[in-house]
Amino acid sequence: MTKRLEALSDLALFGAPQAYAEPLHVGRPNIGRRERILELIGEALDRRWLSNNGPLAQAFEAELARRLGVRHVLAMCNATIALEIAIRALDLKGQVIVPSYTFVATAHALQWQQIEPVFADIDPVTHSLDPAAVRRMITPRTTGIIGVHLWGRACDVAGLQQVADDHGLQLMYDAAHAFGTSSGGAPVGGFGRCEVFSFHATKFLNSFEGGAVATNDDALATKIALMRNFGFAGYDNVIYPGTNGKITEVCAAMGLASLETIDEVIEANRRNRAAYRSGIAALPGLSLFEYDDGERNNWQYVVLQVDAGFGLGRDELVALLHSENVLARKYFWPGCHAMQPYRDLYPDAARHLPNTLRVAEQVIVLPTGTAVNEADVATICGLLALAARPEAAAAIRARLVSAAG
Ligand code: T4K
Repeated sequence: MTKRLEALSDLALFGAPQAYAEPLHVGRPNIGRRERILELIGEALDRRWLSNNGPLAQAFEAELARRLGVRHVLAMCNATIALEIAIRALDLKGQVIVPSYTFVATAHALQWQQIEPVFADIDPVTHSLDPAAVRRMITPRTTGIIGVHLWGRACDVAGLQQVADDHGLQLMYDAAHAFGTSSGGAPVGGFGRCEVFSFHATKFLNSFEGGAVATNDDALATKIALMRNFGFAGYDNVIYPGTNGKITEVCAAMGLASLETIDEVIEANRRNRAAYRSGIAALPGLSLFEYDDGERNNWQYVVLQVDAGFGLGRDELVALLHSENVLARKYFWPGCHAMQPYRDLYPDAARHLPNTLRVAEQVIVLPTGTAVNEADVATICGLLALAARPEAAAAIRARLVSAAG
């Protein structure tokens, strides 16, 4: 039953029952058709072929390549390892320019290989790298740029390519959020030297854990395939220093089955987004991160932005939602530059990141996906509407302070 939200006394902070007895998470996996997943896993068990480029991994790669319109897809155990391998295959060294406003894996994939991530600022509207800011951060030690298609909205791919071409830099993308999206009508997956997807459980396309590198470069694909499998070019024949980035057959089974139901996920995401949009339309100080309606979008993230026009601050609003067991997230606060080891290594980084700092203080990611229905969205919007009442902010703030002890 939907919670009554008419007065402050209906809030858990004021003694009412929580809106949810069990946490309502951001990133609840989309499960798809259980029988199909189990059928594919059963086939793998019958074959006794569980990993090492098995038939399900190959089928998953072929289907991904077809949908992305690229020559090669190399499936991996997760996107972090895929990023590391792609970075190494491109021979990036010295310094590589990345956004600070991203999941920390983007920066760690460089740092893990003794490459310095240099943080450039984002465009405040698209939340992805601003090409002009990237240009300002280039030094003689810069070898590449990694753009991140944050929230699934494509970067300014033409602008970044221009910067890369002007300075002889490699350009690749962290497309962890962007499976099924497009830029200029072309699928994300074919931009830069290569693009890296995540199929983590929380992602639009889910293979439990998983990732992939997509590229149109034959030589690069060959190198990445070797690196992913210890450098083996055949039995007993190692021709390259490699690691273990292989995807298992169980993960490929989940990925293949998930591909069959992604239209249903898009539909649920679209429905939830529309409900959130109308639910907050009349609330001052709240807006949704915008997508380009002319492109293909997966709508996987509902990104609420809270500005000074709202009575409560972003953190107070998150605390209010958490008190109702709605576990909204502050992704990607506080920005990689403020996390370790970057905070100690680059104490002045924030100087170049005014938009990053502002956006990171405003964002709340709300639950969506097939595990969330319109009644859930109505409850969350009801909480936001109650908090937006002129008399509410001071009372909620006081309760939050006393609850914090
Ligand atoms: N680049 C970017 C831009 C990324 O966003 C990511 C990952 C990567 C690279 C690296 O990709 P992978 O190496 O992971 O393939 C989560 C995910 O673990 C991470 O994959 C994702 N980005 C990031 C945005 O979100 P956390 O630290 O927030 O995870 P956690 O444990 O708090 O879970 C997230 C939410 O999902 C929680 O509310 C619980 C819920 N959840 C999670 C799992 C695993 C479930 O309901 N069921 C589940 O099975 O990082």
